[in-house]
Amino acid sequence: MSNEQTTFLMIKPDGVERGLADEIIGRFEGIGLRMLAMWVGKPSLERAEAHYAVHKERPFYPDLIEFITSGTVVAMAWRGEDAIEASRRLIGATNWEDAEPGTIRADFARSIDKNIIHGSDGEDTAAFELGLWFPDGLED
Ligand code: IDP
Ligand code: MG
Repeated sequence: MSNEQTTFLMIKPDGVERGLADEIIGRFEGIGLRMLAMWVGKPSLERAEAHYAVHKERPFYPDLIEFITSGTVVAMAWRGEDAIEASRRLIGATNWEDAEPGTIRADFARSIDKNIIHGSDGEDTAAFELGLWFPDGLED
């Protein structure tokens, strides 16, 4: 049975700064997902806070907001079979030291906070994040 999903992926400021955007996009294409939309720029404080609202009580939240608003991000909608789980698998664990070899974070991240990329972790968060970053909706 097919399970076509749309997910939200965002290359964080460290990934863009290090020139990894092209390599990362290629990896998602390589697992058969396709890009539907892209927004490139420096996130507003308001959008960053909404995006990470779930973490607002965590000790790292202020640093997380400062980091994500510190530079250019590449925010994207991607579609494909099991897109949410497949992209999380390719991204790897939050902490790069726990990430499987060959995942984006194992290959490129060297700290838990600057970990290159964000990916939605479920259907509800994907719907929320896609609506936040692409309020005009998506064509597919
Ligand atoms: P995820 O990005 O793998 O979904 P979350 O637990 O949702 O991980 O955390 C969101 C982001 O917050 C992480 O990607 C990372 O940038 C940051 N973060 C998570 N845990 C820590 C921590 O213990 N210290 C510093 N930053 C953290
Ligand atoms: Mg998360």
